[in-house]
Amino acid sequence: MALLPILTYPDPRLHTVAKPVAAVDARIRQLVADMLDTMYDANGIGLAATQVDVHERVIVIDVSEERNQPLVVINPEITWASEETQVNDEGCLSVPGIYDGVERPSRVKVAALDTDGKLRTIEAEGLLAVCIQHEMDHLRGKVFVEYLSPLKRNRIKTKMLKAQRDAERA
Ligand code: K1U
Ligand code: ZN
Repeated sequence: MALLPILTYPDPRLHTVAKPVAAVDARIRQLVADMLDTMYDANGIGLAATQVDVHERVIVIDVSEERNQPLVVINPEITWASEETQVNDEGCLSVPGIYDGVERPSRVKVAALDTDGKLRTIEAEGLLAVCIQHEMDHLRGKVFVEYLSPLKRNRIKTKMLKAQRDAERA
């Protein structure tokens, strides 16, 4: 089991745009295994490679209550999004302790490769739809706080920087 360090907002590396995975090979499968270990250890429901400072289009998700249904999403593309939208509270392992409402399409269809390099279509609604869109934002260098007002975002940035300074001093 390998745990990867998770970048914390406002680390500028979180704004890096990820490149497509060229081949789903042993290196990518090891990255996926380490990302799953890291996500489960942090009690997250998703993790994007960007958050562990790897800038390739890889996501892991598990929204099951039993935490035993990992979903691996490589080179994802949204092929359809509902006109209907919903506001849901979101959190982020890169912005610990902050939760706020974000409006997104209620349902999406996503084309992506799995760990065998096979093309799959994921039809997502509910928490899975929220999570997959949140993680795909990470791959294009966007953190959910960027949907919030500048006032809220600046308060969050100040709070995160203070927490990081305090942790360094302790
Ligand atoms: O950092 C991440 O991208 C993971 C993030 C995924 C996410 C959670 C909630 C809404 C959208 C995306 C988390 O796992 S945050 C921690 C968490 O487990 C959680 C927070 C709120 C609701 C459900 C779970
Ligand atoms: Zn996140």
